[in-house]
Amino acid sequence: MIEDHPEKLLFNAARFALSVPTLAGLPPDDGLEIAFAGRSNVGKSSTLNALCNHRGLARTSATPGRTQHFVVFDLDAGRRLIDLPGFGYARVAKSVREHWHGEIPRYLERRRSLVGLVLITDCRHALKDAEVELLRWCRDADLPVLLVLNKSDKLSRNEGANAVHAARRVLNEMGAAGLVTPQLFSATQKIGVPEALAVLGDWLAVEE
Ligand SMILES: Nc1nc2c(ncn2[C@@H]2O[C@H](COP(=O)(O)OP(=O)(O)O)[C@@H](O)[C@H]2O)c(=O)[nH]1
Ligand SMILES: [Mg+2]
Repeated sequence: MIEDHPEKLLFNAARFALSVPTLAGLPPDDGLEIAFAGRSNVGKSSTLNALCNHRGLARTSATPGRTQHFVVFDLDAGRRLIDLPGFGYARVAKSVREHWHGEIPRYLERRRSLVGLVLITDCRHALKDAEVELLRWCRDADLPVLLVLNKSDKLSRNEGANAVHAARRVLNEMGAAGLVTPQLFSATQKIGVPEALAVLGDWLAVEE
């Protein structure tokens, strides 16, 4: 019998815990947590749902810029996922942009329970300035990143390989190659799920 990987079982157990407008409302800073970030519409909610094997976990929506809260999903008593507010969308409220320039860099730098960040991007586009800026904050905070190049179902195999190369080139140039793992992914086609879960399971100290 083929048994499920323990990290898959852990993510399958994800449950909505709370949604708060500011970092001050997050759970106490102990245990282990992973943050999820992405520009509106890259498929952040879909990626969370695919990793947790739970269609309705994070709300997917076609309306960009709507998720302005920090949403906490518990995996077990000591481990959780934090869905950060969407960013890089010009029309979001000023208060949300301020999150990104005040609270978020501080959170990445100071949150002791934070073991890594998942940055979801659309693999059809080169990394945007706001994404590179976030990667720079993670580099400065010495925080590991899983760079999820989502929507790879829209690319040919060759185009996908080129997207990974292009991301690697940017990471090398910014001196973040050692800290950031880029990978192709498709939330809708469930491409790259086991590979992503293996990285996240390591961060969360899941034992094989
Ligand atoms: N083709 C394709 N579409 C996707 C993928 N992931 C998400 N989408 C679509 O992109 C849109 C935005 O998805 P959503 O998860 O709400 O994005 P979010 O705003 O980043 O949370 C929806 O129409 C999804 O169905 C993917 O891997 N492939
Ligand atoms: Mg969303």
